[in-house]
Amino acid sequence: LQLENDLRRAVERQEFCLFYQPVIDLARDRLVGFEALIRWAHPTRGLILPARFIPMAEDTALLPPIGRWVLREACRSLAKWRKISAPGSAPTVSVNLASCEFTPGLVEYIRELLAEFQLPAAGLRLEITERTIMGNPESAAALLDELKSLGLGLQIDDFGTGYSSLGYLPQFPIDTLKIDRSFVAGIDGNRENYEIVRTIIALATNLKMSVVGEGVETQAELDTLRELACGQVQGNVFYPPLEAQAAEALLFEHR
Ligand code: G
Ligand code: G
Ligand code: NA
Repeated sequence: LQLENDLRRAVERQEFCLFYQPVIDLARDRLVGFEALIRWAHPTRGLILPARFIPMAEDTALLPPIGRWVLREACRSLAKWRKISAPGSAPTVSVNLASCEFTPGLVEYIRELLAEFQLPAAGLRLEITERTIMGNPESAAALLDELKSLGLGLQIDDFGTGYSSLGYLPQFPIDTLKIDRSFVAGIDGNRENYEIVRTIIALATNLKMSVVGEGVETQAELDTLRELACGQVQGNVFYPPLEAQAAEALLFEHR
């Protein structure tokens, strides 16, 4: 409960920061984007990870203002990074959305942010879980269509862990499936994980979607994903989530 009070104060004082995990395109061997990951810089407890406070924020109606801060901060970074990137090689930034952020007001807010930071919509990607979509597939489809018509990239996060009905998938304007790290773990030796990932990649390919393998930790996992023609990956085998400054330094190196 103390933490809940602290969180209320944290929202007022904006005690949050974003870390950015690089996304690597395997075919081009290039850094192509970042996933924004929130941390709470608690004044006495240090950095707190989202698993500790995002669920609490959702339960206490504190999530919407946090979510808006995240989107704005991600757009600010994206605008800055586009300026230091070579033409044609600007990174994308993806942002995680909680279910309660997935409302019609989101479209207008993002439209305003894109205008404020003069960003092309395709630079921004939204990560939505299967659960968010399947909670109300009809309204989700309408909202996803609106977000897509703005030009945003739309990704399903933790794909394969929800209770999604595969039959719905082609009806949503989804660009990318992010393969949950529980399926990537040990993929080089674990037959079941290998088959699941192979199947997700085949599904994505047939639906003209791209894939990101998440949480890749070892060279053997990476080699196996390459062999399966997984387009993009994230994970500690390349980079962990980085502070904004380190992410920017990396962009400079890869210019
Ligand atoms: O960084 P870490 O691996 O601890 O993140 C754990 C989970 O927290 C991520 O998988 C993601 O789903 C969630 N998360 C991270 N940042 C955000 C955010 O800005 N908003 C929301 N809603 N969830 C986030
Ligand atoms: O799907 P989600 O957005 O929750 O995934 C992001 C989370 O995964 C973040 O909390 C990040 O810290 C974590 N993460 C990123 N790379 C790795 C990795 O290689 N291994 C593990 N175990 N976690 C990772
Ligand atoms: Na995510």
